[in-house]
Amino acid sequence: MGRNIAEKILDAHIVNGEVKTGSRAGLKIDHVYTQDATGTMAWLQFEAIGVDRVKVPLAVSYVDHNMLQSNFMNADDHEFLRTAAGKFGAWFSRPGNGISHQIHLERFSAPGRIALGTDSHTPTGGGIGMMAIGVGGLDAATVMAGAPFELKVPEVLRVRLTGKLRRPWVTAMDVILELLRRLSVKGGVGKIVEYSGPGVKQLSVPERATITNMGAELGATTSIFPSDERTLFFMKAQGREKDWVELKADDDASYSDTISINLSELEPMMAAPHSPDKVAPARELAGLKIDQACIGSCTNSSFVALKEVASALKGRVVSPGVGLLVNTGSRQVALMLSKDGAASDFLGAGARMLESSCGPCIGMGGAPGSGQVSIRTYNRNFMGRSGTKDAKVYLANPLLCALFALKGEVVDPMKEEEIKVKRIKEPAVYPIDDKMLIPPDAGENRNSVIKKGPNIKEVPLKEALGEEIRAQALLVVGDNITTDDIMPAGSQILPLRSNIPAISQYVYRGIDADFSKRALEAKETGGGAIIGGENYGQGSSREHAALAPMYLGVKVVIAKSFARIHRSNLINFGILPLLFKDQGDHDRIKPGDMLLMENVQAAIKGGQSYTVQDLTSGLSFEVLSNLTEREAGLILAGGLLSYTRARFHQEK
Ligand code: MIC
Ligand code: SF4
Repeated sequence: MGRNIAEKILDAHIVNGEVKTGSRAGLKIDHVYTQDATGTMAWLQFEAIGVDRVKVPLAVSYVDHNMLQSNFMNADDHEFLRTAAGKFGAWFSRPGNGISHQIHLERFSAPGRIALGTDSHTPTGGGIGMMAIGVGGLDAATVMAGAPFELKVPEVLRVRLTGKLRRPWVTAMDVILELLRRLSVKGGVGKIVEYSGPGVKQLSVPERATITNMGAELGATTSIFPSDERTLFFMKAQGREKDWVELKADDDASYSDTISINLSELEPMMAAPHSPDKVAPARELAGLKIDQACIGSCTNSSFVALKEVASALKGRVVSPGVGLLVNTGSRQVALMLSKDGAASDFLGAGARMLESSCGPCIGMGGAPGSGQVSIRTYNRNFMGRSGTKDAKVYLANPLLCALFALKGEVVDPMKEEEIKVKRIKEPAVYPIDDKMLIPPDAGENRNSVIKKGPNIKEVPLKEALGEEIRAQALLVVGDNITTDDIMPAGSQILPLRSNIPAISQYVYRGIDADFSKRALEAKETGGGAIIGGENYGQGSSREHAALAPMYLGVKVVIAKSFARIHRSNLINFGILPLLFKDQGDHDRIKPGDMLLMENVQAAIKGGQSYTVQDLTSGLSFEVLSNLTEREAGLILAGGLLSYTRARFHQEK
């Protein structure tokens, strides 16, 4: 039987297990990359494992999130990352070089390879035909230390593209917004989204990357495009054609399902607050006044996307009530805009040009005013993520953001006559300048002494699992809780990513200001439990959403279903992720209830079914854990770090 692209890549990388939906596959990994906000922990964990040099063919440490330097903390972290990369043999992408996903796409990604990145938008690399998967920092650290990556083989959903993006004001962003409209933020859970059909060749690699980037919002494990002549064109333009291989699905390949999108019929869309799947045609929001427009991020900041924006802005100025912020994805893009003169069009229009970094996307500056409406080309609009809790953040393509910034409000783009966009051809040559990328063997960096500022603290460890779990239900939450809800980001909290005791105080801060206090009290009498709904832990890969609760004494999370990366992170830090057998039991647990599970070790090693006694209400209910053998081992050992350290020390 024929193979689809995902299966072909998995087949080429399997070291144990089997490539069959639902089975476990141990995979050999080609690239691992980290970014600073998750990377400090990942590299501290790598250090704690005790291996001298990275054991994967390519490792890169990027700096892109924690760029606001309001005090010493972020700058110290950058220095730690630079010296750790030198010591352990990773490339180092200096602050100013841009956002990890954009740079990796430009300079390293290659079709047919597998990359892990400590960031949920790693699937950006799917635009070039790479299987690029977001993981927690500890997973990345263990793979860099030489372990295979274990994946539950997802089903493969085919999205068949026909037609051509030809309507004015429509861009690749509308393809993924349309998918989010149809499938929701849960629609991709347990799936790889594979693109096919005649519409594929109408899209450039950067356009494809916009689509695969935001496939993360579907909850998908990753998204992938074929590698074809457009891929070769992009790689040639980046001077990397030697890394090109053709990649296509066999004619008789099978998929779990197929959905079709006709690119010619798409119209400009917007996602309304506070979820990327609240998508509707932009025209339906006509009349909505806007206060801020943000253009850029890892989703929409290729040269072509921004040059087209510049053509709409040229000779005009943003509406008096609107702030226009632009964060280019990479130094390469920023240099191109500057050489081409497009940067002058932005500046002339009154745009505030930010550095090439994540910036306002993760609340690192650019927070909207109270209750303001912000329209962004980014991929997430969760409540409070912008830094302003009552801001209303909409997501849309770059051309719409420019149009609305000029008009001061949402207008029906299909009726726009005055402002025209000049469509730009994909460049045949990109200027190559890798001077901000320090190679692993660079003389001055090799075997450097690791520098740790005073805010960089040890990684906490959890004790091995006992026979019973006694935990107080600390919080009962509903569906689609994000890791931004669990462990908020933003300019105040992000600098604490290397200091778990300090960052732990902010767990669930936006939902329940007393959470950490109550958790620490409960820790004294056994520990805490969190009760979740469906798709618990969607969004970012930040392992701090598991590590900080672990530090606060959380022992179990009982939910209706889990998002993939967060579930792995919980297991990595020894927190047991449990599923309700009867989802109706979710509503019977009240915050403060004392829960007891007995004979836990036997259950983990056996049928993985447990009885939870609610000692407060007197009720009891059944839960399941569905752990693989390896995952069960991790929970019993108190988490992946203890487990891996023990293994490496045995081997020595
Ligand atoms: C995000 O977009 O939410 C982030 C910030 O890039 C995160 C990573 C982090 O929290 O450090 C992600 O997407 O994984
Ligand atoms: Fe950075 Fe935003 Fe992309 Fe996350 S989604 S990597 S915060 S630009």
